[in-house]
Amino acid sequence: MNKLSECILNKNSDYLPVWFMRQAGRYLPEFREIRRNNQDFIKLCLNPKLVKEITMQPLMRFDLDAAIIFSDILILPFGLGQHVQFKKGEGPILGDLEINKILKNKKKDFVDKVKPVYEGISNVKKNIKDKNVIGFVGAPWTLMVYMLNKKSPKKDFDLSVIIKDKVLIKELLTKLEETICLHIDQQIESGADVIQIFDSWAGLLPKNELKKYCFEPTKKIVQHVKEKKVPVICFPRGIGKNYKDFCSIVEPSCISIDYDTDPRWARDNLKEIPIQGGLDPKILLNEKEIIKKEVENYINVFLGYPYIFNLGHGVLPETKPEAIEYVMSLIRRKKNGK
Ligand code: 1CP
Repeated sequence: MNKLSECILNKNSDYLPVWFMRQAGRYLPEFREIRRNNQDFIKLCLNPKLVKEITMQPLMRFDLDAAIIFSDILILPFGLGQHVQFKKGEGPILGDLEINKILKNKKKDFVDKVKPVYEGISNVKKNIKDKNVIGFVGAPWTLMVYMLNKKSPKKDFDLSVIIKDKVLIKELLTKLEETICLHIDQQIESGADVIQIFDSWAGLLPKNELKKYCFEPTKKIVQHVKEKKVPVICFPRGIGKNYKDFCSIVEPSCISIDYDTDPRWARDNLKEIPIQGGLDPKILLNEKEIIKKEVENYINVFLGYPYIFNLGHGVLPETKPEAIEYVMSLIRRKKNGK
């Protein structure tokens, strides 16, 4: 069994597995070079040869325990027929949501449209046998936010507008749940052996709406993945102390914490579910002493607990690759006796 699976399924705490969210990305010069020659981001995600190459880039540099497939959560709305484009400096821009067209979309149409993603996963899997291959999806809520808001909610978002049309929301959520399960199944069949569900915008929901839009839709997907005996990691970013209710209700195989979550609180409150992540990505922009202190804090808090080292969100583009190299040296030295 590979290291992440062993930590999650067997609750093994003898070894500290490590990978980074956005480990393939703009902080790597070799990624930026490919990106320069491939301006259309969606097209790049649909190029199986480059998907493999980009996914493998961080593994060529660092002794990581897992590869996360180079793709994007917004491939799913694209596969359902909504226009998706990434604009330089602006992020994703989506076309109008044509709900009837989306509801009519057949499973086969979706799979045909995003097939190169699965070919990319098979290519990666052929290349690595002794490490986990992480497939991923956006959670229903986060995908719905992008599909209705049509751009990042970072600057401009009004919850009451998004959830105004209750009939539409219900139909869309059901379609998303079904398509997310389909996308997961295809990724597993192609070689993904861990699934991560990103709910990056769960923190936009007030407490009284969390159950309806975050916990319940995610629970259905978690149950679906668990039936396949594949570990599923949930990352409901920004929900504060509601991580506790999330774990009781959703029961993921592993929970990824954000950087606002106190690691000690998480260790003592999250039902002994294996934990991943937490370190603020901004820490990696500092000098070595600060990085060392913070990394060792997470390692020490989780000694004897099934824990996967990762960040509390993605690697920032301005991070120096040397900072990742340094974190790796701290982890391998500390826990695994190398
Ligand atoms: O060159 C570039 O500008 C592209 C930057 C980039 C990259 C490298 C985007 C645009 N997506 C990705 C890849 C990606 N996206 C991965 C690859 C695997 C890895 O981690 O190495 C993953 C897992 C994602 C998932 C993703 N996409 C999320 C969930 C995680 C998170 O960051 O919260 C979200 C919200 C997206 C949407 C997205 N993709 C890209 C952008 C700029 C955005 C919008 C973010 C926002 O709204 O602020």
